[in-house]
Amino acid sequence: MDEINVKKLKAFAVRIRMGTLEAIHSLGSGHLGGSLSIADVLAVLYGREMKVDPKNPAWPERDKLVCSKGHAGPAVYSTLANLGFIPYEELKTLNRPGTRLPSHCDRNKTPGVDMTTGSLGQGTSLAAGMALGDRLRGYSSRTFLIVGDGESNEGQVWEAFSFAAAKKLSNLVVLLDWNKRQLDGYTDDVLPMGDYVAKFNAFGFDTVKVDGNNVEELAKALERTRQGGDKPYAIILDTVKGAGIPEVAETVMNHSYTVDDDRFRRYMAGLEAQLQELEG
Ligand SMILES: Cc1ncc(C[n+]2csc(CCOP(=O)(O)OP(=O)(O)O)c2C)c(N)n1
Ligand SMILES: [Mg+2]
Repeated sequence: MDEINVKKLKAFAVRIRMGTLEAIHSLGSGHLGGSLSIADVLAVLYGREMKVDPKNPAWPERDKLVCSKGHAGPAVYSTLANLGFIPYEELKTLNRPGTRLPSHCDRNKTPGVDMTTGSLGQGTSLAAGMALGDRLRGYSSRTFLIVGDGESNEGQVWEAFSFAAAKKLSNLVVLLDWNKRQLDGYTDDVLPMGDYVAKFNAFGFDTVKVDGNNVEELAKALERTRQGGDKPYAIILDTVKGAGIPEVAETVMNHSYTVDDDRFRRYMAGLEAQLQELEG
């Protein structure tokens, strides 16, 4: 196993949260809760696991990310900005006229965004097709797919997973963001999905569940997915919607969230303190 630099990955996750906050504050409000819940997995994906090149974002043999919960675009953009795919200052153009950073991910607009998403469910089929396409081309590339728990209420999601298992797409890694909440409340109240591990296993996946806001657990689970085999992988991310900013996490309805100047200052100070503790 490669050495896991936990402090470095944690600091990257904090920086992803900072950039996300910058972007959403510049607009006044946005999808903060669901962006924050995936900051840690993005840090481990782009900080350790994925083969990408900020100078050549369209390199065909790169690993690919499909953020099927496309409303978490701000977290993806912050990740890309922190790595130099786009200038950091550009985060402040989120969803403005003419921007390269629309509220939902668009592969035709943003360098480093591998697939257009936003209509929930569809990214799953696209990711399965991308993984199959890369395999047919003989690439060693892998596709990482982030799906929301509310999104998994969509039937298309399970059709795509059946397809991925039938095609033995071990170059596909599904990351299910089990943050227990969706747009208008708790997933268990809207449409409970039961035991995700049992479900994915029944669909023919190699499945594990981890604390999705713990970079070390994430790194180990992702490292396991390098071994190939004949099954696609699923990692159930037990996360908190709003993770990393306590006041946001404690607000049940944090799907779309207002970030005024006062909140911005207070939340950014909290994140800076986290960074200080990690980096001194
Ligand atoms: C097909 C479709 N239906 C409805 C929406 C509106 N919508 C955007 S986000 C969202 C909730 C998604 O919940 P979840 O997948 O749990 O995302 P997260 O909690 O990670 O933000 C909904 C219903 C959409 N984007 N696409
Ligand atoms: Mg959710």
